[in-house]
Amino acid sequence: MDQKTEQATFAAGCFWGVEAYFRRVKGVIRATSGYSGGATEHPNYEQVCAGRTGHAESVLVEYDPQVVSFDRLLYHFWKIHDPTQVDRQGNDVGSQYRSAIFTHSEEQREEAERSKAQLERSGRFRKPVATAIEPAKEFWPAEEYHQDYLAKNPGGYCHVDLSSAA
Ligand code: MHO
Repeated sequence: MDQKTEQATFAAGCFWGVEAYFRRVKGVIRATSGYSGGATEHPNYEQVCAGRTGHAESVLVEYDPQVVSFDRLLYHFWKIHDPTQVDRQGNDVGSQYRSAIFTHSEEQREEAERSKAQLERSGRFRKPVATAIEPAKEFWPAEEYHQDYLAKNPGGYCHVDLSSAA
């Protein structure tokens, strides 16, 4: 494949919905559910759920930058969750559900910081935006049954409004 793709990694609560959403975004080639941002090697779902690995449920997005920009992905990221919630997303509570952008380059870091500052200035949220912006570390893909979970389990738990992906 000589198509140039880029990667972005987002944590925005339970990865089932986040992954399903990004799969629907035009220009996204692949979205993988996994664990990132922590230190434990080869983490499994039970360990991450117990909340002591430091990992967040994350989605690795591979995209075609000719079709969708990182800034556009950020727009979706802010839209699909409440970034003012600290270590939780809706009913899911724990540091594994924190809001984070794991950046893959200096350009991504700058864009993410700029986008976050812009969101705070916009007044869309009354509370401060809690999203962490950190350099991407190792991404550990989640177990196969978590991949494309909502297609495999229609009606499964989903905190994201999937109808607005485009
Ligand atoms: N509320 C859901 C979260 C699943 S998500 C993959 C559950 O407890 O099953 O963390």
